[in-house]
Amino acid sequence: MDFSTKLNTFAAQTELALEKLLPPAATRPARIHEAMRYSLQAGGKRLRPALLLSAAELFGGGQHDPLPAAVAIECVHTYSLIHDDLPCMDNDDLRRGRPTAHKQFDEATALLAGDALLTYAFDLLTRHYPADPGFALVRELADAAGSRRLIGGQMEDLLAEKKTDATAAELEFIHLNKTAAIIEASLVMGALTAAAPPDALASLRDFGRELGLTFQIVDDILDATADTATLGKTPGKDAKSGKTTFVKLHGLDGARRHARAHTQAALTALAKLPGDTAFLRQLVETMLTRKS
Ligand code: GRG
Repeated sequence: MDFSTKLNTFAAQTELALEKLLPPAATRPARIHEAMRYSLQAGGKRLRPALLLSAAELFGGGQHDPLPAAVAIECVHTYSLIHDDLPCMDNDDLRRGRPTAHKQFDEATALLAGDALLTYAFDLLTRHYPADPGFALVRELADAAGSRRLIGGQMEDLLAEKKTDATAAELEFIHLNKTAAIIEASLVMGALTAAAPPDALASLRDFGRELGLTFQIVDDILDATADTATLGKTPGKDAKSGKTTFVKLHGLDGARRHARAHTQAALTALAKLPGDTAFLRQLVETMLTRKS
C-alpha cells in the first residue's frame, strides 16, 4: 500500500472508531455530547491516531486492538485544541475549518467539552485494556498530557507570549512539551498495544521527539506564510502578537534548516527500529513539505 492510501486508511479507521466509541450525541445532557462530537468529528488530519496505528502495526499488531487507544489520543489532542482556542488562551474563532467550540456553543460548554474529552480518554483506556497493557497506556498518556509536558508546555508558551525575547532554549522546552509529548505518546502507546520491547520504545520516543519538533517548526513556518483557506485556522497570529517562534528567532530559511535537521535526526532514530518503517519514514518526509 502506498503512503497516502495507508494514511487515508488509518484516518478512515479512526473516523469509524470515533463514531462507534464516543457517547452518542443524544446522551443526556445532549449539549455536552454534541460539543464533544462537534470538535472531534470536525475532520482533523488524524496524525496522532495514524502514528499510533502504524507503531502497533510495526510490532505485528494483533495483541490488542489499537483503535480505542487511537481514539483516546485524539480525544486528548482535541481537548487541548478546544482549550487553546478559548478567549483566555489563544482566543481563536476558527479551528479545523469551522467555528471553534466556544463560538459554536459558548465558553462554558467548550471548557466542559474539553474536560470531558480528557476524562473520556482515560475511561476508554481502562475499559478497553482492563489488564495488560492498560496500566502502561494510562501511565504514558497521563505523563504526556500532564503538568510537566503538554500542560507545562502550554504554560510556558503563555508566559513566553508576555515577553518578546524568549530564548531558543525556552522555545525548545515549549515545543518538546506542547507539541512533541503527545506525538511521542501516540507512537509509544501504539507499540505498547503490540507488546514491543523496551529498547524499541526508546527509539520510537526519540523518533517522536524529532518528528514533533519538525512538525512544530513547520507549523511556525505555515503560520508565517500560509492563508486561512489552506490552513483551516487563522494564520499570522504569531507575528501579530510579537510571539517568539522559530521563524522570529532564525528567519524563514533558518527555520527551514532546523526543520530539515530534525527530520534527519528522526530518520536516524527510525533506522534503529525493526520491521517495515516505510510509512513512518514517508510521514516525517511529508511533514517537512506539508501545506496545512
Ligand atoms: C490547552 C493544555 C492545553 C494545551 C494546548 C494544542 C495546543 C496545546 C496548542 C495549539 C497550538 C499549537 C500550535 C500546538 C502545537 C500542536 C499543534 C500544531 C496542534 C495542531 O495539530 P494538528 O495540525 O491539528 O495535527 P489537526 O486539527 O489536524 O488535528
